[in-house]
Amino acid sequence: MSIEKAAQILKRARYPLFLSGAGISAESGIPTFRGKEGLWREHRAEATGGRESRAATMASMRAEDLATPEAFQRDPALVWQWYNWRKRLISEKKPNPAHFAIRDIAHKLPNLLCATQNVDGFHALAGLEGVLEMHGNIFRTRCLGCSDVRENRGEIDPETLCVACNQAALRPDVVWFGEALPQNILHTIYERLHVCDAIIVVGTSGSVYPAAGFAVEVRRREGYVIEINIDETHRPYANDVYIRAKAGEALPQICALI
Ligand code: BJW
Repeated sequence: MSIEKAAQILKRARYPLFLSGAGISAESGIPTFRGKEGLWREHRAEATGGRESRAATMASMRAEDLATPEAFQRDPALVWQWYNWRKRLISEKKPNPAHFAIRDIAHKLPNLLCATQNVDGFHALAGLEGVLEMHGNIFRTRCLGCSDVRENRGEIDPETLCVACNQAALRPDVVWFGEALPQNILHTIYERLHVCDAIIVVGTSGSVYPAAGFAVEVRRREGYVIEINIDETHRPYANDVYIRAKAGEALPQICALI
């Protein structure tokens, strides 16, 4: 029933917006940051069979502790260790049916604007074009001196100097707490939010801003909010469609009905 309603809303929407979070990649085997399933902590037990190891230490790290400019300033080697570990993990996995379904939905709804908080690049890998990566991409580096940004899929030694200026060290090209999101991306999203009549929010706990405010803004304008999450995240609103299911199960069903 809610799957059908979601498909109907999306088909009728003039200015739809799609927002994904870590939960959409959970079925690919990438642990989420928060939520009842797939915590880094749970991944730790799986990865190590209970034995303590470097992987265990990495898996128990929290975004709130490491995804900050202060953490990087304090201990760049530790932060790079965490990112190198995650880059390896993501490289071994691939997009899942949820990523392919949203690519197909975007083909059917050419006016769908797609944004993600994820840094894994899986939407693009699944063939979704023009996706706005709000929090950057884990497979890019940025020079701390000249700001040169480039793709780098390998492990980064914290001592490595930028190849462009050969003077400064590198950081992951992602957005940490307290940092501004890319201006052009935010601008495009807010332009859409001003007219958005339906937002579909998939696999995010809604605890990190500004993304957490998008559904609030659409509700304020009396647009529809469709949420796909295995967990309860908000209190019910009249215009909302809640789909308590795995993204990889719900999105292909919605796609088939559009
Ligand atoms: C499934 C599933 C399945 C599982 N199917 N579902 C207003 C109020 C209060 C605070 C703030 C505010 N505005 C800004 C702030 C501060 C801060 C913030 O939000 N703090 C909060 C903790 C309150 N925000 C910022 O600092 C942001 N910057 C900013 O606003 O700048 C302003 C500024 C302007 C001008 C100058 C300077 C500054 C930046 C936020 C950056 C967040 N970065 C991270 C790390 C990125 C790099 C990396 O990956 O390492 O982004 S933190 C981390 O959280 C990551 C994620 O993108 C983000 C959100 O997590 P997400 O995607 O929601 O994942 P989870 O794990 O939380 O949820 C997964 C969900 O999936 C769960 O609900 C599961 O149930 C579900 N699920 N399996 C469907 N199969």
